[in-house]
Amino acid sequence: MRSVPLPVSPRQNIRREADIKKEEMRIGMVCYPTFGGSGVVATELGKALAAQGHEVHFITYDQPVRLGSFRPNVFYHEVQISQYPLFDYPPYELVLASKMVEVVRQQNLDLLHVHYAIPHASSAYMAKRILAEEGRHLPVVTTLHGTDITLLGKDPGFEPVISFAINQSDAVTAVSTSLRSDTYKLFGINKDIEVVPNFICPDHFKALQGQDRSEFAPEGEPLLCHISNFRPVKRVLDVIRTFAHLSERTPAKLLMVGDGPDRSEAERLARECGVEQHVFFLGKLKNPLEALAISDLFLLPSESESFGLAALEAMACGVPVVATEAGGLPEVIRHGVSGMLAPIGDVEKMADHAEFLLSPAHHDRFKQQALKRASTFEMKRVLPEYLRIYEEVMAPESVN
Ligand code: GMT
Repeated sequence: MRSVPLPVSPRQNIRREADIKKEEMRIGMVCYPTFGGSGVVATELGKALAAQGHEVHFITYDQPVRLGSFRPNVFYHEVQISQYPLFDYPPYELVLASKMVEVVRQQNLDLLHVHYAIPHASSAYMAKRILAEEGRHLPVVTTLHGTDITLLGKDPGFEPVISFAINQSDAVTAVSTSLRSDTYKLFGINKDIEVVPNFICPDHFKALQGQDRSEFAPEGEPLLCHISNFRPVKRVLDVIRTFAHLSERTPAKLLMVGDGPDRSEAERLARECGVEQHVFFLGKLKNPLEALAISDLFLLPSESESFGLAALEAMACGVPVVATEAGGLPEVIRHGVSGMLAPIGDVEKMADHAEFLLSPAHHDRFKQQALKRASTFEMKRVLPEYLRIYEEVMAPESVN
């Protein structure tokens, strides 16, 4: 590993396009390290790039949950925020920008790929300006994931910074067409936004076959599953309501995976609906795919969802999905093919869909179709798209 800054003369770090195609890149990957889909996407992308020989440097405040153990070409740089009595709000974005500068200098990074606009894209802009002062061009690729646009975008307190940070990125991607449209609607964007969908790594799913489900469904009942951060946008109470409607018609069990602000209310509602003995609140799981692997149906009744990575992972486990028509979900789940969609809040319709999909006449067909649909989102299709974007931003003519 390089630990000494390489001498760089003005613009010397801009490589010729022909060279770039032949060489491995040194990529800084910035993401939230927690259980959210954006961190999962960044982590899996980084691991796949590293497996191809590129050097990937994760820059974040904690080790990304899906990074796993040691692997070649992957490095993790921790952003440490010092507590100082004056700071009621520690200035994370400044420490992050400084860390970006340090890692770019020390590791001679070719580019930064930041996931989530706030504060990653704005910190990257600051790092870019600092490095420009010493004649170093730092291309920045920003990937928009959803709540950075659809929730924070509605807060006028963030709008100018998000618009600016997106416009200053060298390339911008969004994980769905729906998210790209929302971004144009909500912000003053003068940049092209490319849609690069989220993806699955098929290897993660092969190893999951044959888990034991008898602990949860001892009588062979259908097993439903929901995975999220239990925030209001996920409408976890609609998961319980849908399940309660279904339970009136057929015995079933429900796995609730994850944790967050609406968990207690969901547990209370399960008791109120009299289904608490059929609902298992499992909390956060290190590998939520293990819950999907024993499930028959996935529920995602979100208010807004730019993509719905958990739904794609369910389909990759052969689990059909009942979801809402929100945001990018129809781009992932084909209604009547790999699952069924309903209007936001229509829990009776979602229960109807669940009953239909679980019926012996339909379940097996939908399982197969879910697997087939998920295979169109394999990593091998998406990785070349990101590599092309990296090459474009590193090309000399892209320097502004
Ligand atoms: O769903 C969340 O609240 C977490 C958030 C995140 O930052 O990880 O998820 C967003 O990004 C995911 C990965 O691109 C998408 O699959 C989710 O649909 C998106 N969430 C929302 O739009 C609500």
